[in-house]
Amino acid sequence: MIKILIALLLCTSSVFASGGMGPGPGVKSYTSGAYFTETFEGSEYDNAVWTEVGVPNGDYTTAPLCGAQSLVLPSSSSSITSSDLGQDIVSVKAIIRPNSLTNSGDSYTVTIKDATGATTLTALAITPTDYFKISNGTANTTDATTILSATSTYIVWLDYTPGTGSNAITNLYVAVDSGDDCIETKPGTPLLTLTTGTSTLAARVLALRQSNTMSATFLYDNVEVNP
Ligand SMILES: [Ca+2]
Ligand SMILES: [Ca+2]
Repeated sequence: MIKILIALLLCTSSVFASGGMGPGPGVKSYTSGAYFTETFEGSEYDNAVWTEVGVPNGDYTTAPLCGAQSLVLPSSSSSITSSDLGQDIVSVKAIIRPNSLTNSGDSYTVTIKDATGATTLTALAITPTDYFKISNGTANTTDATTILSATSTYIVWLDYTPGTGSNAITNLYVAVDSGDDCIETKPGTPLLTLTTGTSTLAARVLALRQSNTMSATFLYDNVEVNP
């Protein structure tokens, strides 16, 4: 029994020595139940998974949405795209503010792709008439009731379920930030629902985009996967 107790004590002290010293460099204080969280605090990004295209800035400090820094996609066709996150994406929560809404066509924002990143499975866009629009494969729908404001901050939840060819599901839930540092409750009813999607693959790659060739500027913050 004494030998067992000594072994347990040695094992315990080893655990404390290797992992009990608190967060290391780059670990942020923001916590949630999400599998993956990107707050954009500190230098560049929380997670070393992003590939940049265009001129994204993950250190944006002018009126950041949450905390001290946000991501800004300040000009045409900028994006950051993750590597394979290693877990199926069933929901993405993101804070978005379209600082301007000058679009000539649909401008894609939160986009979810397959493991290779080659196929877009479901996406959230802002239309030229300033509506939210969701797509799932070749099926899409457009909100016909709520025009977006360039002075509002939106919390969006984009939920995805793959199908067998014509029954994949995408739901978009939207809350408007009330100024309490981006903490909002997911609404009980989606703003947009699509149940005839054509995507069949599991989602594993996340992209944050401003896909339009015009000058619309999008801010992002507190992005969570599977919150
Ligand atoms: Ca940063
Ligand atoms: Ca932030």
